[in-house]
Amino acid sequence: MIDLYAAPTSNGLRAKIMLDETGLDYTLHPVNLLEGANKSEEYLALNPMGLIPTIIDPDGPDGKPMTLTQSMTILTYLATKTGKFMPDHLAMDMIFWRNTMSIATDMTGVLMAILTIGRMENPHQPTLDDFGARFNRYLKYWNGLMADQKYAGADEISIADFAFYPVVYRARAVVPQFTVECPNIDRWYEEIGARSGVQKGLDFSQG
Ligand SMILES: N[C@@H](CCC(=O)N[C@@H](CS)C(=O)NCC(=O)O)C(=O)O
Repeated sequence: MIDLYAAPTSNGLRAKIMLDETGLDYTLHPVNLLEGANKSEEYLALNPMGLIPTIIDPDGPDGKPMTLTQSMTILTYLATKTGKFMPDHLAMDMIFWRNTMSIATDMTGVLMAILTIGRMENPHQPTLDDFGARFNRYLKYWNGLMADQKYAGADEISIADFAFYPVVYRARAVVPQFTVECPNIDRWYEEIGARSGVQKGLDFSQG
């Protein structure tokens, strides 16, 4: 049974959605970021950066236990472990990786900056606007991409969809003012959001 340590942020939701979509057995350990649970000695022993998510797989490579951090590494690991959501032809497709890593680095990073600055007592508006404009630029890129392909990574469902969905979900829920109209993303968002694994993944009362 895998242990997942996470909070319902874009990085945490990504890992939980992947576990629910692959159907692996796991136990969810919610980490309360507001209370600083990610800085406890016990948690830092698992993830010295004090960030979520973290998984512990007692049945890791060579049957040995493995503790793994970094949401995209966790998605890639679970896809490899189960043979789901990353077929061989995508695993070797650099365009797929370019776009998938851009979700994890550019989009998630910029969304985190917007949320962090927005929570400050006196947010610096020009900085917020700059990050907001960047986020919109990225959304437009993805909207264009999904005019030509059905899903985020390719014409088939993959880890890219489970990486991207929580970013759009959190942006629309928390900072809708920074989300431009994107009809191709809307079409994709509705389909991915209707999947039972994704719905369970978003629900932190289950897991
Ligand atoms: N690159 C890391 C980023 C992880 C990350 O920044 N997690 C945030 C939540 S989305 C966190 O734990 N923040 C707590 C903090 O910064 O104290 C990943 O993809 O897992």
